[in-house]
Amino acid sequence: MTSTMNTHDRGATVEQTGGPKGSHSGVEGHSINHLGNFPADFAWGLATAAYQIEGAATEGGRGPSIWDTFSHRPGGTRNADSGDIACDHYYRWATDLDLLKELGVSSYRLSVSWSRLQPGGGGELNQEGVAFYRAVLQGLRERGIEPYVTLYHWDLPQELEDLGGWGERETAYRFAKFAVQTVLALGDLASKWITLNEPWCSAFLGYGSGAHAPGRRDLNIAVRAAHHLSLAHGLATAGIRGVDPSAQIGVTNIVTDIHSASSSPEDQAAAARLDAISNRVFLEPVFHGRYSSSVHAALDDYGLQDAIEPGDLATIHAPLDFAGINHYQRVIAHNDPSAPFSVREVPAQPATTSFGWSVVPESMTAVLERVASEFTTLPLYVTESGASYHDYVDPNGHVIDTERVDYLRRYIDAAGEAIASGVNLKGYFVWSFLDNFEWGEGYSKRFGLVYVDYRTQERIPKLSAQWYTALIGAHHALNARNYTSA
Ligand code: IFM
Repeated sequence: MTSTMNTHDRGATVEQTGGPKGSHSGVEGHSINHLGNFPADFAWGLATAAYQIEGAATEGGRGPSIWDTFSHRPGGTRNADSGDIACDHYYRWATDLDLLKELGVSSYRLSVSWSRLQPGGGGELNQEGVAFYRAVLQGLRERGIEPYVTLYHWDLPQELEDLGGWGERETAYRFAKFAVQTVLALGDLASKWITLNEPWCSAFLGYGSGAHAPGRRDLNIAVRAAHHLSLAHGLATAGIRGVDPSAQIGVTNIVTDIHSASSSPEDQAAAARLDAISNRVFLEPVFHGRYSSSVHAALDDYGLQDAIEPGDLATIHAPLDFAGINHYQRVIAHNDPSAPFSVREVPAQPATTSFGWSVVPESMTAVLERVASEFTTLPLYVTESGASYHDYVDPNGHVIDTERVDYLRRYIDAAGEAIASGVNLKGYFVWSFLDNFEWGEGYSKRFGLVYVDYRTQERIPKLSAQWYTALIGAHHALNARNYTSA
């Protein structure tokens, strides 16, 4: 396995990131203008999720999740790819953690697989699953890397889906119990807990468009699922506090920067509607303890009000310690009566990733400033930010992903601008550590800073990994200089 990254060989500095000796045109001088804005204790991290990297889908007592079922269903994922083996991280975790350490990150965001820890979604935890995550968390501790553990990153135990999944309120109660059991089992090795990752995707892609597991297409169920996911977050937060008062708890939402296609009242209303059903529907109950009239206007016809029971909003509004933001896109909203919720969204120009997502770094600044001013004064973390490109291993065995270097430089700089304007940003987790199973797109999209050859499981740090390491090093050096001159 290639897991060694000799930054001296490659001569990377933050100013000189164009590959070996800055030789790749178009990427020279990629310095971070706002590096000095990042606080000294800033959490520079990388992120993954269990189903996307672990593999060992039927081993260690793991039960099936909705993603096992969905990816084995004809037409479920591109090329019928599944997470059966993925990055084989279940067996390679120790060398993967060595590689994380080599990359110089202080922090690592991972998720636990519910169906590995609790195969049927209820009852006692599976001790083999507990042992696996304890080993990983202990391994991180030994390498001086702080874990940020996501409790739910989309892999619902299939047995719970068979009972109605997130469309049922009961799933929220089951999740809260699972969260408490997990914190009791692992809480001595981790203090940062993220209840849910991007509940919007779980609800609207899983139950609305059907693009994600469990692949159902019913907007009424999607809307109920959205409320039940928020409820699950609130119940879990209270439950965790009950057993571990020192736990620091947050939730991660995807926050999209939405612009209207034109100044017409119809397009502007479409943009507001899209904001309501993608951003506000999750941010408002968590941070304001209510759904605004725009959310009700968009979703009550699909059963939102009917799903809310007395006390739910107070439960969801549980006090938190931080907020996680995943940001990927600026989108343009058009009014289109033939589209769901009468909104058609198209990526903003000018540039796109291999996913066709837009590259607009100012959107990173905008969403951070917006969350800080409109939703919460809690510390914020960018819990995911990254891009997929058509990476390949060149004849020298290198992966020179200059586009990703450029993307990261601009997005991280944009986060630094938000800090300059007063946003309390405490960390930045690049998605992703490794290339991995990209859900409905299978292995066709590569987001990693480390290239994975899925035939051999070889890991090859890309140029972007080298760049990120150099960035972190430059930030440490800057702090050391400031400390010495203070
Ligand atoms: O791979 C996903 C991740 O699991 C959740 N956030 C978006 C990433 C890229 O699509």
